[in-house]
Amino acid sequence: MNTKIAIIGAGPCGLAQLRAFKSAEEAGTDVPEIVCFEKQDNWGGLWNYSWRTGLDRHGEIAHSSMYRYLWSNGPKECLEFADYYFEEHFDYPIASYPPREVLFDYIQGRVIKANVREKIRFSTAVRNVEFSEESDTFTVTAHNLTDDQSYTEEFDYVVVATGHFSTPNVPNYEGFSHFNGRILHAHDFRDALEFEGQDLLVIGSSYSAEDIGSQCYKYGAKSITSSYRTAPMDFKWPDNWEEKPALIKVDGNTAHFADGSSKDVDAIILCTGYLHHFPFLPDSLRLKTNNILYPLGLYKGVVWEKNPKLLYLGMQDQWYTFNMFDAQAWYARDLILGRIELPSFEEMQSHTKEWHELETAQGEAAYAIDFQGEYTQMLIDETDYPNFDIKGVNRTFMDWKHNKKDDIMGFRDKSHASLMTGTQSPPHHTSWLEALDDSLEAYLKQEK
Ligand code: FAD
Ligand code: NA7
Repeated sequence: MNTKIAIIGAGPCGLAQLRAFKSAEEAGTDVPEIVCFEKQDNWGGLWNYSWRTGLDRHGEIAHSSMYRYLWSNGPKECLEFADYYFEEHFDYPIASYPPREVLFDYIQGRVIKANVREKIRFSTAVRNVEFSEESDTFTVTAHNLTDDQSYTEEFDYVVVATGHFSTPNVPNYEGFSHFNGRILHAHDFRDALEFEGQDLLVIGSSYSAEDIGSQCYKYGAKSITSSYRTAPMDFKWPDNWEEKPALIKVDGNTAHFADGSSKDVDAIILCTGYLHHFPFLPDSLRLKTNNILYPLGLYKGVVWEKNPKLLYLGMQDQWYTFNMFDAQAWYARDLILGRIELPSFEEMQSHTKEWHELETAQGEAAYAIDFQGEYTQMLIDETDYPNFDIKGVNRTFMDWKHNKKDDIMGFRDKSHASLMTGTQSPPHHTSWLEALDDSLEAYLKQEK
C-alpha cells in the first residue's frame, strides 16, 4: 500500500491507532507506512509521569498533568481493552482502582506485545501541518529535539492524538497578584505532601477538584475548601472539607465567596479544566471545542468533516477512555484502508449535529454514560474491534457513581467484575486512605 500516515502523539490514543493497524496487518492486510511523532522520550502520554512542570529539558511545554499517588478515578473494568485483558497482562486478577504506574504498565504491555515501538519517533515535536489541495497531501514539519533538527515530510493522512488535558485553563481572580502563597493550576500539581498542614482552596467542581482535594486530604492538608462555579460536587466530605460557592476575590490570604463567607487559606489550586490546544494546526484544520461528549466538526467523533483525511482521536470529554479510544482508532484505520465509506459533507454535518444535540437532551450522569456507551458501540459495529458488554460497562459506571455518593474516600476500596472475562476483582490489600505508597510493587504485592 502506498499510503503514508502521520500519527501525532503516542499516548493511549496514538498507541491505539498503532495497535489497530498492527491487528489488521496480523490478519494479512496490506497496511500503510506509519510514522508516529511523540515529543516526549517515552510513550504513554499523560500516564508517562514526569516530576517536571512548566518546560521539559528541551524547552517544550511539559505535557503530563498527572501527579504522584494518582489512582484510577474510575473502575479499571470500564476502560479494559477488549483485545488485551488485565488478566492476560498481570496473569491474575488485580483490584479495581490501580495507581498510575500499574495502568501505565498495562497500556504499554499491549503495545510491547504488538511490537510497534519502532514506528514511533520519540523526542520529536510536530510544529506544523499544512494540506495541499493540489497534491492532496499533508506536509508535516517535525522537530527532532535531540538533534535540534527540523524537517518536513509528506503524508496522505494525519491522525491527531495529542490529548486535551494538558493546556491549562487558568482564570484570574481579583487579588491573585497579591496573594501570599502558592497559586497553581492542577496541570502543575505533582505532590500532595507539599500541602501537608496547610489550609487549601481548590477552585472547580469536577474530577481534578475532587481528586486533588482528596489527595491533599489523604496526605495531611489541614483543611480543604472547594469552590464551585455552577454546582457543588455534593459528596459526604470529611469534617475538614467545606464546599463554597464561587470565589469572588482574595484579599491578602482571605478568600471571599459568593455567599458572603470567607476563609483564610495558604494555597490555591485551580482545578478549572483544560483547553483543546493545537498550535501546530492551521485554522482550516483545527478543532475548536470545549470539553463535551460530542464536539461539532467531527463526524462520528473522529473525522474532520472539512477534510476527512484528517482524523482526531480522544477529543471528547471522557467517561469511557481506553476502549473508546480503541473503537475510534479501529474506525479511523478502516476509513484509511477504504473499508468504510463516508457520506456527503452535508450528511456528515447533520449526523454530527443530531448527536451533538442529543448530548444535552438530558442532564443526568446515567444519560451521559449511556450516550457515550452508545457512541462507542456505533463505532464498534462498523469495525472488527471485539464487541464487549457496553451495557455492563454502563452499569459498572453507575455502581461506581453510587459508591462515590456513599463514601467518597472509600469508593476505591470496592471491587467490580471484568466485563471481558467475568472475573470479579479481589479487594485491594489496603484501603485507599491507608495506602500511601502508590508504586506498582506495593499495589501488586499479596494479590497473587
Ligand atoms: P495524552 O495521554 O495526553 O497523550 C497525548 C500525547 O501526545 C502525549 O504523549 C504528548 O507528549 C503528545 N504530543 C502532544 N503534542 C505533541 C506534538 N505537537 N508533537 C508530538 N507529540 C505531541 N482516564 C482514565 O481512564 N482513568 C483515569 O484515572 C484518568 N485519570 C486522569 C487524570 C488526569 C489528571 C488527567 C489529566 C486525565 C486522566 N484521564 C484518566 C483521562 C486521560 O485523558 C486518558 O486516560 C488518556 O491519557 C488520553 O489519551 P490521549 O492519547 O488522548 O492523550
Ligand atoms: P473538567 O472536567 O473540564 O472540569 C473543569 C471544572 O472547572 C468545572 O468544574 C468548571 O466549572 C470549572 N471551571 C472552569 N472555568 C472556571 C472558572 N473560570 N472559574 C471557576 N471554575 C471554573 O476538568 P478536570 O480537570 O476536572 O477534569 C479533566 C480530566 O482530568 C478528567 O477527564 C479526569 O479524568 C481527569 P463548571 O461546572 O463549568 O461551572
